[in-house]
Amino acid sequence: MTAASQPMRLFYSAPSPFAAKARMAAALCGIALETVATDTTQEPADLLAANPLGKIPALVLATGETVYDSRVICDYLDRLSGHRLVPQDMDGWLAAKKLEAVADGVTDALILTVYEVRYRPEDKRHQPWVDKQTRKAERGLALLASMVPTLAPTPGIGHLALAGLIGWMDVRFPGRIAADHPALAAWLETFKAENPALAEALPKAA
Ligand SMILES: N[C@@H](CCC(=O)N[C@@H](CS)C(=O)NCC(=O)O)C(=O)O
Repeated sequence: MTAASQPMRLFYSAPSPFAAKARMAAALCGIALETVATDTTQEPADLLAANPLGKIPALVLATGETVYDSRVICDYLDRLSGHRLVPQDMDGWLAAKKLEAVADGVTDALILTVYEVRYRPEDKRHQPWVDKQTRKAERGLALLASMVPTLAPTPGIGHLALAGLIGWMDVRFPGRIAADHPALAAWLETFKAENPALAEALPKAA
């Protein structure tokens, strides 16, 4: 096998919303990836060699070049595929990138609340800070729910970020989306039914 024909390797974990976004992006672009299950808590040497930040997703190209984070990976795959993920007209580009930014921002805020519990001893947790992250997430989720009727019918990068977020919330906060934002829960069900190949990469419990 020549270097050029070797698949790219993606460090990921099953529950990760950002890794799910990257895996769905590769599937949508028709690009095969070799996936490497990774536990970031262990700071494995091969992940740190690929991404000094120790985060997933991280992509290793056949040349050995590395690409991270999920936005850069998705932009890279988008370019490779002749823009299957991101519309190139100004209105389409703006709508897709804004959807991605809000969904990623909500994911970032909620991940911080998960890490507060996972990594901090109980007596060191700071509830006002958790509440602030939760308010960011709530404002973002309300905006995302209001955007659902306006979403383009063909999935693009924004849809993948949103699906990663809602799929991950179903794993980490079971029942919360269905109770608080039924429009988003319904949107994910439609997304899964219409895109079974992408749905395979949605976040799953470890
Ligand atoms: N902005 C990054 C965020 C990636 C991220 O937060 N990944 C989490 C898993 S979903 C992670 O690797 N956490 C381990 C850590 O922060 O050390 C991206 O879009 O790729």
